[in-house]
Amino acid sequence: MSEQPILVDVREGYRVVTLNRPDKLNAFNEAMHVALRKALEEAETDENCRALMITGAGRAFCAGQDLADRLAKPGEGPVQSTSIETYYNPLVRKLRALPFPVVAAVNGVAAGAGCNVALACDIVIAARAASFIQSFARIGLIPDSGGTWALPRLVGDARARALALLAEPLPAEKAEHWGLIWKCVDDAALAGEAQTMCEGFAAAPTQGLAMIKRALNASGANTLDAQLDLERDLQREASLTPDYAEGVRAFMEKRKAKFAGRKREPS
Ligand code: T3D
Repeated sequence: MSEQPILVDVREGYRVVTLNRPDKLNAFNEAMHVALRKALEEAETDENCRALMITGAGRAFCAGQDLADRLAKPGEGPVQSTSIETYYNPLVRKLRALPFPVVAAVNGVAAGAGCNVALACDIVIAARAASFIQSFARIGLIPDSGGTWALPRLVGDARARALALLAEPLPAEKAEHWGLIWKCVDDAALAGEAQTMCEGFAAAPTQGLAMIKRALNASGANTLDAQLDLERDLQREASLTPDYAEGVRAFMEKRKAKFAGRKREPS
C-alpha cells in the first residue's frame, strides 16, 4: 500500500497535519490536496480541536505543485490546469477561515504554492535551515495561493516585487527580519516551539481567537470606519462568551483561567 500523503496526529486540544511526500519534497498532487482538505474539514468539525500545526515530512516543508503532473508531452500544447480554482484557492480560504489558529512549522524549503500556503497560516515559525522561494517566475507562472496579496502586505512592495520577480530563496532568518514570518528558530527547536504554541492555544479562549482571525481577515479590504464597526460587533459577541466572564474572574482572583474551548453553551 502506498504512503498516506497526509498524516494526522490528534493530540490533546490540537492536531498536527504533516505533508507526507518527502521524496517529492512534499509537492502537491491531487491525492495530497484531497487528503489535506479532508484533514482540515475533520479538524474543523472536531470541537476538541483548538489549534492546528502544519509541517512537512523529511527535509522540506513543501515544494508547491508537483510539476511531474504538468509535464506536456513533446508536440503537445500547454497544460491547462484548473487546480487553482479546485484546490489552492479553497485551501487558502479554509486556512484563513478555520475557527482556531493555524501554525505553520516550516521545517525546510517552502517553494511556490508551498511557500504561500505557509504564509496563509496564522503564525509561521521556521527552522533556521528553511527558506522561502516564490519559484513561479522560474517556470513562467505567477505567485498564486494568495502570494500577490500576502507578499506586499507582509514585506512591502519593493521586497514583494523582488521576491516574486527574482524567485531567489529567502533564508528563514532574513524572512523573520523582514516580517514575512513570525519567528526563525534553531532546527532542533522547531517541533518543540510549535508544539508549545499549539498547547497554549489549546488552553486559550478559542472563540475569542476565532473572532480575532475574523477581524484581521477583514481589515485588508476595510476602511478604518468599517473596521471600527466590525470591531464593535465582534467585541460585543466576544464579551457575551463565558470565556470573557471567566477571563475577568480569573484575573481578579489571580488564578489561571479555565476556558471553555469551542463548545457553545446550549441556547
Ligand atoms: O499547474 C498548476 O497547478 C498551477 C499551480 C502552481 C503552483 C506552484 O506551486 S508552481 C511552483 C512549483 N514548484 C516549483 O517550481 C519548485 C520546484 N522545486 C525546486 O525548485 C527545488 O526542488 C527546491 C528549490 C524546492 C529544492 O531544491 P533542492 O536542490 O533542495 O532539491 P531537488 O534536488 O531540486 O529536489 C529533490 C527531489 O524532489 C527531486 O527529485 P529526484 O531528482 O530526487 O527524483 C525533484 O525533482 C523533486 N521535486 C522538487 N520539487 C518538485 C519535485 N518534483 C515535482 N514537483 C516539484 N515541485
